[in-house]
Amino acid sequence: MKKNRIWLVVLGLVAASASIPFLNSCHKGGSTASAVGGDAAAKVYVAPGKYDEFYSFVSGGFNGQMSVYGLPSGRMFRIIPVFSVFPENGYGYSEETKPMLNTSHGLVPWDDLHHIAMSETKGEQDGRWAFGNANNTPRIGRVDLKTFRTTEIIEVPNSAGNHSSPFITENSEYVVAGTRFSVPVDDNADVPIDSYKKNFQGSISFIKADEPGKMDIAFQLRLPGVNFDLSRAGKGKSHGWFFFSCYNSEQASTLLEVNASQKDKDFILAINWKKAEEYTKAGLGKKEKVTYAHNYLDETTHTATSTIKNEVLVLDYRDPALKDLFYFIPCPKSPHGCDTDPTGEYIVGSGKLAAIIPVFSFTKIQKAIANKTYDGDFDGIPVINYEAVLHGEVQKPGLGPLHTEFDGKGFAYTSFFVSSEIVKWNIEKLEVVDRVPTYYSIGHLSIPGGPTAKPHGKYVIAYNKITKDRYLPTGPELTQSAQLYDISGEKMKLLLDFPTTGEPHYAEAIPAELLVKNSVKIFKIEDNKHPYVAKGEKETKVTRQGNQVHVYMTAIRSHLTPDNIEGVKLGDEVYFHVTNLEQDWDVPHGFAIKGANNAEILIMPGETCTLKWKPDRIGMFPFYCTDFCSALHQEMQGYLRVSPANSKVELSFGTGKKAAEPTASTK
Ligand code: RUQ
Ligand code: CUA
Repeated sequence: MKKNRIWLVVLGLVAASASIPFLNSCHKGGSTASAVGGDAAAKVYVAPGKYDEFYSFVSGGFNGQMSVYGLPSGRMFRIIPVFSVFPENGYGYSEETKPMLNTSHGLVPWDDLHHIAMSETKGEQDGRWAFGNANNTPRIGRVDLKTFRTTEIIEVPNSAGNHSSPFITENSEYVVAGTRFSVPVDDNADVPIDSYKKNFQGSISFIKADEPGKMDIAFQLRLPGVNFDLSRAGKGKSHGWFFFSCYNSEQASTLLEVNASQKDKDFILAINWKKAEEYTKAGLGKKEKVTYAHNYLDETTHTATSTIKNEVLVLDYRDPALKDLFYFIPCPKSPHGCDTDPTGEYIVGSGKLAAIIPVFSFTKIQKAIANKTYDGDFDGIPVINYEAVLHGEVQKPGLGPLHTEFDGKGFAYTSFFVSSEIVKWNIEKLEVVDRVPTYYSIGHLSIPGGPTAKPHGKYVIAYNKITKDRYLPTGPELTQSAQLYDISGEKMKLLLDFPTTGEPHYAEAIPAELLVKNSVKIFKIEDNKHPYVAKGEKETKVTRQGNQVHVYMTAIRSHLTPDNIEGVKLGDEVYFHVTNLEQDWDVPHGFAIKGANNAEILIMPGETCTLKWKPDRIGMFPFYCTDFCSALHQEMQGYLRVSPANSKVELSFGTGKKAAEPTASTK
């Protein structure tokens, strides 16, 4: 107990002293300016009209989105909503995309996205998809890198705080999702919280993700109740294995700050997933009743559907037939990051409260398992002897190690939250070779291709949690920041810092050439299979089914068809199905109508999007295009007349009728 208190005090002191320079105005900017070399500006300069070398997909943390930056310029190109509604493009507001945010709890409009995993083939980035995790209501989402859109989301049952997620195998066979909060597996289990040890269980899900539209939980591993934190798949020689850091092996359920920092070592859990896969094929495991949603956006109908699924296959660690799937490796002090090097031989554990970085050897792990070099067990799972599997420890690396990335040249780069730095070290020799300060309190770091078998190297980007004095103040809330360092030489060099959106956790960067060639420019109107499409102005119409009014509308520079609609009555529900007839890159149209308390929509060329609107009063309702699409964008507008519920006004619509004659009153 005492020891832990001391640790916490030490960490507090370091944090406090680290904050002194940036509260002292004399220092403001001083250390920064000297940290940047004279040629830094030229190295990040991307001339107007030129492309960046890398795309970086950065998690938005509490905003539930991903954002896409160019490297080395640090320019942001796009925000991709994944788990949160997004006013910029109507995601989660249009009728087509609402099902994407459906869960077994109903619509969840805002979540927390921490980690990105890019699809891989043979251990290398292949540029097909980026996956992200919803941390709060456990889900994994797929972003299609041809369209930069979220096209699929799967919910993860029996999980809570989906943090060690998503991590991917070297041929994208699976993305995994590990639970941070262990919970009683039946989500509604009504048991005392202090029965954690008895009733709470961990789970790790293996999700098939290599076929769009068919994401599903292949199997779920039931595990002892601890907190699973981060993970990486094995690669190369360790392909077929997965490694998960876990903390709270104390199994505390209150005041974890102290109670989960008792033991000297927690664990990395090594899982033989190839074998687990074989066991499921051999019919082992039990099917359990659960409820989870699978949502898929079909790019031909431009419409998402949400399906509720009811079953999951569970492999339980207590099943004697499954004994050889799981092994615990002791890892010092509340490990966070758990990273495998490009060869797959080394596994780096980063204990948040540890003063060293342990590096484990996959070869030694195999040997220890073969020889049963165990130090007892934890809840029936063998605990491998620490020394037997240790490649070695990096001594005095820094304070508060979190995450490690690799450059493919034999070096590892570890982020240190407490001492605010990136430390470069040699994987074989375990020697620190360089360190640079970050501003301030770095969390994740990212090297393009850093988690793969073939890193692209060149840069490391620090994703910092605290910004303080780095930018112009913006009230109590400051943007988080990213910092770009050149790692092409022996010494790391700070080149640039740029603000991020939301709170960046992990980010993964990929060479632009892998994506640029595949980027979709338009949706072909002839391929549009939306049930309410109008493929030309002749197909536009307004129909009524009871109190539902469907407007088949088209948008093309610079008019909406129809642009005059009458015969809508109070009590009606109006669905505007707007098809953008353009077949030209970069010509979206928007649609908004006065009083809509849902939102607006933004429609890409060749796409159909639906806004549902329920008029709340009698009167005249203008609608218009919200995207400045042409010289006559301001003319792109129309009127919809709403009459009383019992009105006799016939449903009528049109565009381009001659200026109206004086009309008789229709009342
Ligand atoms: S975490 S700062 Cu949510 Cu990936 Cu380590
Ligand atoms: Cu279409 Cu403005």
